[in-house]
Amino acid sequence: MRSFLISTVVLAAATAALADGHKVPGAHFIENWDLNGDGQVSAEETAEKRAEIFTMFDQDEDGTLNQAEYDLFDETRRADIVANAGGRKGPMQVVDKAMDRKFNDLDGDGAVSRAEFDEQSVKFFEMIDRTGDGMVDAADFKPKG
Ligand SMILES: [Ca+2]
Ligand SMILES: [Ca+2]
Ligand SMILES: [Ca+2]
Repeated sequence: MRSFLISTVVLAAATAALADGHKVPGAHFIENWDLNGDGQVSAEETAEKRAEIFTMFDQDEDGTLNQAEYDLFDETRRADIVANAGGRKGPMQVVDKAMDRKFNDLDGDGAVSRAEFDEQSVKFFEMIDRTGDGMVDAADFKPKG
């Protein structure tokens, strides 16, 4: 019984440390978008990852995310941000916004074509590179002020 209690405490401490690690601003984003593992996300990686996401959610493979496909994308992305990245008001807010249908549907027809999505990848990178050094890392996710 005694040893059970001790191992429970150790486990709780380890879990808390892990949770703290995820509080590094933007850690979840960098983890997922840093394709070459150098700790930073480049404009190329951003474009590549967005293209990958587009392909993943274009279920009928017609080169357009229609209403239903975008609904699923919104749902999946938001659930992930809530579960893993501090919620939709957290550091991922700007990412969430840039992946939103409104941001990407340039001609306002309710569907997002690959051309629209690719075009917005450039704008998205400019939005998240807040320090303007051409790379996205934890510094770009620091709370303002
Ligand atoms: Ca990288
Ligand atoms: Ca489609
Ligand atoms: Ca459109």
